[in-house]
Amino acid sequence: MMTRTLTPRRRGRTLGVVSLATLTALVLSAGIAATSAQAAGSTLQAAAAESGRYFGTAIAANKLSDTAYTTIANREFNMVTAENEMKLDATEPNQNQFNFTNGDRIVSWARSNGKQVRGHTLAWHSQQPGWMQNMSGSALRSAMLNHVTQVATHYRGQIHSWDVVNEAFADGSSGARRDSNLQRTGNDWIEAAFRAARAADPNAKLCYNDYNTDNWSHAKTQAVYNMVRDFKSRGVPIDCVGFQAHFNSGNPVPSNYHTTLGNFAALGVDVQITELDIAGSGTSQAEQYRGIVQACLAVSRCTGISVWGVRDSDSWRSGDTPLLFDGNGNKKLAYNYTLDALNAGGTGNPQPGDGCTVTVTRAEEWSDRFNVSLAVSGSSTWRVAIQLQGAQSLQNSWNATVSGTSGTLTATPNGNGNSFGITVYKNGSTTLPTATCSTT
Ligand code: 9MR
Repeated sequence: MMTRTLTPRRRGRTLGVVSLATLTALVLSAGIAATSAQAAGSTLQAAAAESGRYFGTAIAANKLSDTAYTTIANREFNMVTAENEMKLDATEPNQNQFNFTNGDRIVSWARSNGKQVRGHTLAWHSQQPGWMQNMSGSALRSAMLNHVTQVATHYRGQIHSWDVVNEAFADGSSGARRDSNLQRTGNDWIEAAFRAARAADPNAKLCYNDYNTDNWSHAKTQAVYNMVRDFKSRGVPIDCVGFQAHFNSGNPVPSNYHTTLGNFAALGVDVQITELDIAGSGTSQAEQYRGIVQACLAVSRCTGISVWGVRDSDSWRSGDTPLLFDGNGNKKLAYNYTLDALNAGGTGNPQPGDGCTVTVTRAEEWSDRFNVSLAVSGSSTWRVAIQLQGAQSLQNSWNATVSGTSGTLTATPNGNGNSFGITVYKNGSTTLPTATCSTT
């Protein structure tokens, strides 16, 4: 149960708690087709489960005695992340003396209520215990790997996904690794952590987790993408990428979010939205939550969404009222939009861009140019807008009609199916073009 892998299904809803007898009675009495009698999920976890996804929350051990809190958490969510209790300072306060008391309380609450657990986090520059902050070099490398091994071994078999490494890239336009004592042990510290985690718990999915990686055109997003691509090509054990998704006016929900999620997924990893919260209120906040859900539902390997806390008053930034329940435990408008979007399965409220999705994959590369493969799903009558990067220009295309030579290209079907390709002259930029799909 605890390590069961959930595979999203785009279509075909489970009937949840509606029994066959009840359903038959409904169909007979209403005289309607069975498909329209299928129950919409009435909680976040039930609605997400319709497409095989999970819906989770961060849990704080010291709130497990608050019944208002646990009532909502138990009803709405089927995935739990320890907000602070599995971090380095909590689990190894003194070197080689481990304390799992509060982490175990959360796992125990989750297990006894039938929920799965995301582990957060094994290696991070922040919230290190004092002894680790003062270490460097090979001693720190060994201590970090020992920490990964000991903690992942303690929780072996009980963790759906581990955030093995958290927040290892710098903000801004550099695309560089974040400077930290861990980074200064050598650039390979991240892959070393992943290998140690795999050895300790072979059944947990191993994720890289970060923030400000939502907008496909941001340097940090590209840098993480390039690392994951490199790891996959060299066989470093990575299974998933976590997008923290902490949004506010300075870091808004990007319109190309489904492109970001889809491009990472195309590397052969699951993607998960791991710490979602959106500053704001009312319709604006609710629409942004809906956009996030729709972006996840548009990507089959987006396997679940977790919000970073239950009620606004539980949030690490409660003044931003960023969650789905208010301080009194009432459902907010953002809750209703989120639930509706999950129940719509990504096909409700048709908008430009809905109805088809496109994945963009890098292919053959030469010194001056590279190939890009594009695959459309969801429709056979599509138009794909391809955004070339920098001074890139089109050399060639196949299996679609492509117009334009630089900037934004437009591709439409030419009778050769839904997969097509282009060759792009780099002209100084090797960044993968982005693409959006709309139906015609
Ligand atoms: O929500 C967490 C808060 O209670 C802690 O004080 C803080 C300490 O760093 O960490 C918060 O959670 C962070 C998470 O572990 C990593 N991504 C950013 C989250 C919000 O700061």
